[in-house]
Amino acid sequence: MVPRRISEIDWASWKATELATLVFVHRDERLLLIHKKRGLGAGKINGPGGRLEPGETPEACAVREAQEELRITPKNLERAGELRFQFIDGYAIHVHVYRATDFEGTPTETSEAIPLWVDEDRVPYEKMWADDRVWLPLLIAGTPFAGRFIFDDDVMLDHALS
Ligand code: 6OG
Repeated sequence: MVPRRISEIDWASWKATELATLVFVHRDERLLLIHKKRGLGAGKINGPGGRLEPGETPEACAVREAQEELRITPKNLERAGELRFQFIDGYAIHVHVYRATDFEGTPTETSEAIPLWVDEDRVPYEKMWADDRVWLPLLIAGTPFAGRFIFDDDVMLDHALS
């Protein structure tokens, strides 16, 4: 059976196809986002991030991805929350989300991303994944979160947040 509701999945035995990260630099009431040029979610606005390489910790992955996508090194990483995404085609991704209050370097366009600073009260949710409206306000407020989501392509079918 293809699950379309959160309650139809046994989350205790749920396994992700892939592990990934997101990292949001949050400084002076602004967030550093990216316009993503390629990969999953190309064309959308998101935080920098990507999939873990073999043997890599989530925190190391978050730093590496920010370096690769924006040429910055985020500092003082804090765990902000975690997100479990089940797509109805069977793909599943578990994302560890970090917040950083500082960084080194200058955000620079690369082949993967264009940097974009936004005011924390003007986040362009209409250009982001649908789940971001659910949890990004919590990251901005400094409240830990754990979310579970079911997607059909880029349509969010159901979600639960704790
Ligand atoms: P690469 O293709 O860049 O890794 N990601 C999502 N981010 C949000 N906000 N919502 C989703 O809803 C997402 N699904 C995946 C995690 C994929 C990157 O995209 C993020 C990774 O940073 C479904 O290697």
